Amino acid sequence: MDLIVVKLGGSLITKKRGLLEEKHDTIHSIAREFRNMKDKFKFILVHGGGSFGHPIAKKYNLNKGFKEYDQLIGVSKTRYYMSFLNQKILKIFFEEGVSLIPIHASSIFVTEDGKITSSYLDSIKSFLSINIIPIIFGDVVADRVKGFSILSGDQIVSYMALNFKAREAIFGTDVKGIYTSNPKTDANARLIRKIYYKNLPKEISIRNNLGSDVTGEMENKVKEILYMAERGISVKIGNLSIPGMLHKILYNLHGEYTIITPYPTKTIIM
Ligand code: IP8
Repeated sequence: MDLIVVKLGGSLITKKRGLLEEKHDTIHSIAREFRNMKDKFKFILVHGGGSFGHPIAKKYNLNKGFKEYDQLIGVSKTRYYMSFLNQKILKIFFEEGVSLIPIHASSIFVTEDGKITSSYLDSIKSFLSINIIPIIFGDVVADRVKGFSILSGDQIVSYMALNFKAREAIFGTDVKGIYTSNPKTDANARLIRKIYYKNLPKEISIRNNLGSDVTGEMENKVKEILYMAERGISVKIGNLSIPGMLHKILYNLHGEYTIITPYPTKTIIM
């Protein structure tokens, strides 16, 4: 069975402008998609922070690493609210008949200046073998240089995809895919349907695309996408709040989403 790593981005599952508000109906709809696919693929799920992680991490300057003791309350709060979101996802998924097993990033990863340098993956390996879906979230983890760091879900996705030799990685967002510029602010933004990873940087403008995320939103996502593609993994980006989209993406069916290929291909921009 092919293994697929799927990220549920913060903007897909939380109301980014609100504080601590999940998109309840969207998560239910995503869980139903997984119910239909869970016997056909193995999955590792990763989720981002959205309004449950980033505002708190930003308030306490957690992306700078450990500077002063006052930040440590922010570390606890970030963990608390991220786990709170994780529990909500877990509950919605089991209500829809999909079994997830949360794995805490800080228990399996250590970083050095923000990059994962140590990991313990045996538990994930075992859970995968009995077909329960491990779910990991972006979080505060121990860092050998900075004391702690904010590990983004995007970095977790590429680490998992490479270590478990995933067939592909899918980034679920609330937009159709990767655009030539930010579709939320630029009416001329066009969707990139398919592209060879080496051609991606020259087609996109990440200016104006940097939001309030402490982990650097688009810029870091693109970095992780290129890192995976360079190493032979296809990456797809799509709006997983659209019913049926996960199915389309997994089976390479025609649709509005982005495919970044590790092999040369003709660029298609819609
Ligand atoms: O939303 C970072 O994960 P991301 C999560 O995937 C926190 O960047 C704790 C801010």
